[in-house]
Amino acid sequence: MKMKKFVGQTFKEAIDLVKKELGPDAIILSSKSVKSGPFGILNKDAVEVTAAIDDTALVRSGEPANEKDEILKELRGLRDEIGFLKETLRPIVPTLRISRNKKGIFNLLISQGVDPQFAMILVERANDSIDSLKNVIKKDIKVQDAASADCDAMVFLGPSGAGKTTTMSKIAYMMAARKKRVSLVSLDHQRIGSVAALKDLSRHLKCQLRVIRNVSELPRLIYKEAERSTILVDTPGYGYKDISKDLKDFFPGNSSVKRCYMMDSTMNTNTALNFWQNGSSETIDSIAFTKLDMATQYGPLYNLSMLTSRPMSFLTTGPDVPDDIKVPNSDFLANLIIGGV
Ligand SMILES: Nc1nc2c(ncn2[C@@H]2O[C@H](COP(=O)(O)OP(=O)(O)O)[C@@H](O)[C@H]2O)c(=O)[nH]1
Ligand SMILES: [Mg+2]
Repeated sequence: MKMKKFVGQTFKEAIDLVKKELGPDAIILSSKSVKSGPFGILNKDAVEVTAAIDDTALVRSGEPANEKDEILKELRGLRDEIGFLKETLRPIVPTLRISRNKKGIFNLLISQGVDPQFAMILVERANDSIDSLKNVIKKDIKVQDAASADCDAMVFLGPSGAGKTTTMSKIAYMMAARKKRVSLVSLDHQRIGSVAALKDLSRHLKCQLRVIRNVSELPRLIYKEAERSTILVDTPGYGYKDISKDLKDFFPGNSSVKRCYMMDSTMNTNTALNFWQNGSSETIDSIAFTKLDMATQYGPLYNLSMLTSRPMSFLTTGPDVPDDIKVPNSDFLANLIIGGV
């Protein structure tokens, strides 16, 4: 607290002196009449005012303005720096390019497991509505009704447990329902279970089943059978690389032996892609996704459709033969990929 006495000819003059020196927040503690004059000889009427000011308040009243200015200056500096950083990072962090109104659909794609790079491209091509996003996805995804295709044989390839035997059985029923004659071949002679399942199937469909050991036996069977029926060929998962190479040698590109690759939709994109790259995938005609009923997101279907650039021929939605299978259309797939929104 700072205290001081002020003397004026009148009370008003003393108060003016107080205001001038201590400011408007000064407190008047007391006032009294005094005599004033040169050399301390009191010979004139005057008014003495004792005033005080809280000097910490004096400092504080000055500070907020300064502090605010400082903070604002700092914020402006930071904003400029962030702007500069954003511009610098834009080419290497592509998501910074996404406008605010498209962030929603970008985040939706990411939450469904669509690869961030693909999501970026989709968002750039779509406007900010879900319908426009669906249309862009529909344009990208190719579908194929392989069960209606006119071919001599259809070979089912893919990793163990992907669903080859089960899906092939469903397709056999589907083709039979479309009045197409089928016959069955198994290259999976070591797995008693899969041969037993196909035996059952051949009984139900009243069609032939042959179990063979090598792809080299297939041309002869096709030669004999192709006129009468479409041959469905089940393969084991373990020898996928060799079998796909043999198929490539015996039935080079564009042959009437179609190859359908099974992908387990519960696998993440990288694992599925690893399996895909691990064989002669260039000869595969279409891909099928199994176990949709067990997958938690469907973005990987988009990723793998783009990465393999193959049409999707079948989707399976459960273990039950013959019901749990679907020939996809792009509308259904687009909906699925964005999580059924
Ligand atoms: N939940 C579910 N299970 C499936 C589906 N497709 C196949 N399975 C199951 O996956 C397991 C492996 O199938 P399988 O056809 O033997 O695979 P393969 O080794 O590729 O021939 C079996 O238990 C099938 O019942 C599907 O779409 N959904
Ligand atoms: Mg099998």
